Amino acid sequence: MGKKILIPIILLISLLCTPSIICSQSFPDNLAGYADVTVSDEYNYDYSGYNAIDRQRQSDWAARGARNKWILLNWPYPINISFIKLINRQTGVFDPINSSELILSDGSIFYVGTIKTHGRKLININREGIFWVKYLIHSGVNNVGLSEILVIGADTK
Ligand SMILES: [Ca+2]
Repeated sequence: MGKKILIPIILLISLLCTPSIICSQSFPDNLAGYADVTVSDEYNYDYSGYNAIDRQRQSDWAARGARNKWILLNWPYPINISFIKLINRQTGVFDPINSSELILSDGSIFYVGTIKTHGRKLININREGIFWVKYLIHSGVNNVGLSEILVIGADTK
């Protein structure tokens, strides 16, 4: 599709972008949806890695087990990240995360620690030029995973 066609379409989408029409306003500036997702494993087809970026709270990525499980988001271009919000599984009964961290492509590591069942955690990142983010769950209970990982962008300075 040429630029001449694409730009009017983008403008049209912007004009239509109200909460009642086509855009989800609950996840502003969430860049997770533009990433390729890979995971350590999936409990089964109903708990795919994609469920962690589909903007639906009631769909979970779940692994089979609770040790050394991970989700990796890859972008085809560098992004600037303000913060990352991790929402633990919503469909499970008891799947707390006991020990976890975020690893970024620039080598930085952010301690996340525990996220209780149905809980969430906000991690300040403030990093630029990031190509990938890996959330590594060292240990937890039952079948760990996430309902959503939100990667909130930052404006370029
Ligand atoms: Ca989801």
